[in-house]
Amino acid sequence: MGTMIIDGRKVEFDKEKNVLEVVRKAGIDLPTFCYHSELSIFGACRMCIVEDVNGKTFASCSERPRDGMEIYTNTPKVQKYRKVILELLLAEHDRDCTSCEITGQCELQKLALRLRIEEIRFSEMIDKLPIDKSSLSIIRNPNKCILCGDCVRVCEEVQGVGALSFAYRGSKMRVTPAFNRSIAEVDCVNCGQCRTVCPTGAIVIKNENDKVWEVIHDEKKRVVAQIAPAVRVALGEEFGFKPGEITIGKIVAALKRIGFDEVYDTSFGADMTVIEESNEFMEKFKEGKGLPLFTSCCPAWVKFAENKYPDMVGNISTCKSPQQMFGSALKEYFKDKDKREGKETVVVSIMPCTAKKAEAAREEFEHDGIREVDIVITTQELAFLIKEAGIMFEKLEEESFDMPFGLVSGSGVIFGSTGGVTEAVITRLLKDKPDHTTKDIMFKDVRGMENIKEAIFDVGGIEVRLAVVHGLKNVNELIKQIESGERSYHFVEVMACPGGCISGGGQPVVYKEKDVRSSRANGLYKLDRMSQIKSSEENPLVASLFEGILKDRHDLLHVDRKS
Ligand code: HC1
Ligand code: SF4
Repeated sequence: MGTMIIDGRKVEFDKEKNVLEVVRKAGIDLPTFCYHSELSIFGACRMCIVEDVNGKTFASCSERPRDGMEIYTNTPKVQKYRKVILELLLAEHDRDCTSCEITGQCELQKLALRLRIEEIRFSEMIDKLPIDKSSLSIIRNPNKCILCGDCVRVCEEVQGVGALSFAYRGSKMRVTPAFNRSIAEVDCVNCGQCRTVCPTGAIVIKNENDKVWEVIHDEKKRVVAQIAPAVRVALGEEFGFKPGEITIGKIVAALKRIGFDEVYDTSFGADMTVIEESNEFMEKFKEGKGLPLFTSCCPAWVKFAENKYPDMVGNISTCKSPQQMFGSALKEYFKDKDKREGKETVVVSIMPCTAKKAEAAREEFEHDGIREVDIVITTQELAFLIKEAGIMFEKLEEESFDMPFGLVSGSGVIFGSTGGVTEAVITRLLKDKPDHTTKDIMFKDVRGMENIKEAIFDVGGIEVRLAVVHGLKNVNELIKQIESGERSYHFVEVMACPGGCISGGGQPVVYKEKDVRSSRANGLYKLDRMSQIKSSEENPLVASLFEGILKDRHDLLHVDRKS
């Protein structure tokens, strides 16, 4: 606790870690590229420079606040330094802004406008480096990298993967996967978190909208969309809605206008998964084998386990993820109709997640040349698609999902937030279903943004110990403790991205704002409260599907995970 003087005004500080946070508390938006409150302090970009009362300049992110400290944020000296630093960055930056995927959202571009950089006094200093398109999820363009190191740190410090690092020195310095390999050749799990922190277009989502238009324009194709839970509480941000605002009716309407033939909800697939996964769990529990059972819906986690913990892969649920389960059910459902009508069904998923692109492309999800899911676009790509089509999203009249897969339970919707899968599975296993108020109390330990959450539930006299973890770095920690015997569980829910799918690598980027996660999660819990069907097995359409075309079709719902 103390008081600083910032631009002549007194500002109290308490828990702020550095001067930059106190300056922001005072209502001054100091620019920075490399400071993220959730990452270690790098202090490399120097944009947050301030001047103290003695004329000394320093990066405010790297200095602790001290009682009586007096600083200025806009002196001629700091203004000049900031402009020079920015000009140097721009001189080294590929400035094809008009065709850049993130034009208008680029932090470098925004700052150049804000600081009125009208000309760059340094000549172009770009060594044209090859663009890495090897990943199924992201594209890396080193020519747009400003060496802030945000991607390196998020990959190491949040995801515990370490797929990216700095190489070379001085003017040759660059960010690259280990040994200068392509990103597809290293242990990258496709989570896209690096893309969410990249301030420029150096890491972007691999955009597959052209493929979508191609099938939409093909009359021989039946184009079927499935929309993931987390998309409905985030897409609106691209059109002026607040994080967490539910825009699912408008999303369905937009997809219909674009030309999709059928629009369904991946939460239906989540309902299917809950039933299969809870059955699998109870079987394993009774046998006392294969525990803890790890969830399988997050493809970045599955890949992480395959890379790092091959011995644990056998403990991951054999259930396909909702995306894939629903994809295979849709293909089965339309099989005969397609034959009769001379059509081909194409399943397009709209996901908050970049890793879902890689999941859909896995070889086990193709049968006789037919993919369960053909194209995956992210929330961000859908926003581009809507804008490209000229649809005024804000003005759209809301529409509902198509039948017979348009009816979902609240359990299937909350999958998109950390703790949601666990809550859905336990709700399914409980005989006496909780109502909303008891649910809020009963599941409070598995909700929220704590890194590792634990809970014990009594399920028909059986004590189920479970853990919920999100952010792969935290998974490393949890697995270490499980392996050492320090912790023991029956069921573990893993989501790679912090907060779960709501902050997946394909969601709109709300640059450096943390509260967005809780707002989006609250949107999903609100939908659960509003849902007439609480528990997945109470979804009558899922039940009839299981009694109909999916009866005894284990192959459509499960994969063999033995490594
Ligand atoms: Fe997810 Fe899932 S919840 S993985 O986070 O299990 O992407 O939203 O679609 O498959 O349902 C993502 C979200 C999503 C699957 C479901
Ligand atoms: Fe690391 Fe994820 Fe980016 Fe891959 S996609 S480099 S794992 S942060």
